[in-house]
Amino acid sequence: MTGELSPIDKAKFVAARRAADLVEDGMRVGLGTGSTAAWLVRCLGEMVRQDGLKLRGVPTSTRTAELARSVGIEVISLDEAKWLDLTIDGADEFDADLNLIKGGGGALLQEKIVATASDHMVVIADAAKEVEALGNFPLPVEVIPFGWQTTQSLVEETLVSMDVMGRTATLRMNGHEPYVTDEGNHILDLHLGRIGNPRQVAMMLNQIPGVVENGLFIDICDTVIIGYGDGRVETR
Ligand code: ABF
Repeated sequence: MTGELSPIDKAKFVAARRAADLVEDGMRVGLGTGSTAAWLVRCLGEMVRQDGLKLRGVPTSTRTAELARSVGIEVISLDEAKWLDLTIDGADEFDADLNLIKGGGGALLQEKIVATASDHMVVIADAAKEVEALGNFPLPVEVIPFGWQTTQSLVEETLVSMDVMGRTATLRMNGHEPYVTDEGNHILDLHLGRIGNPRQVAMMLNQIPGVVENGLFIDICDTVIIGYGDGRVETR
């Protein structure tokens, strides 16, 4: 499954491989999105096919759903699962409090809904995702298409009173068209540089009517499994 991997892919793979061992027979598991989560889905598929592991997966995107089905994982909806034993997902940044920025892959809304409906949320990440303060990675904010420019202005105005370095919100594009999420929304990427108070920023953003959800995951993640390019794995 792995062949010869680059150090970054090896780091992602070893983190995913370690996380896969947390999955026990009969579990309902939230399946994240992104290249690290894709390794997890492949590992779990192998365990299903070779070891007869029984699990039901709730994917966080159409991409992950397709991959999960293709490797033999039974896919169910969150409403069928009702509640999840465990969600395993990637992240764009994590800090010492295990707060996260997610959504670089565009799936933050389903990712947050699924993670919040889980007994445990485990993040798998390569070591480069660890930061002293969140915010260097642009913070994704999912907004409804109606009046998105007004929402963009309100977001930028709201940031003025926040403990952040930058305040620019740019519309994510897919070629010449606005990026469209699985839920039919757009994404504003907020270039903040450093977020002094992520809890407050998350709360304020979600009070703006056109904002559906933001990519700050506060007090949601229980564990981060960090992979290194030399194959070491560390758990926080
Ligand atoms: C998802 O995929 C996201 O929330 C995050 O944006 C991204 C991480 O991608 P990768 O694992 O490819 O770095 O988990």
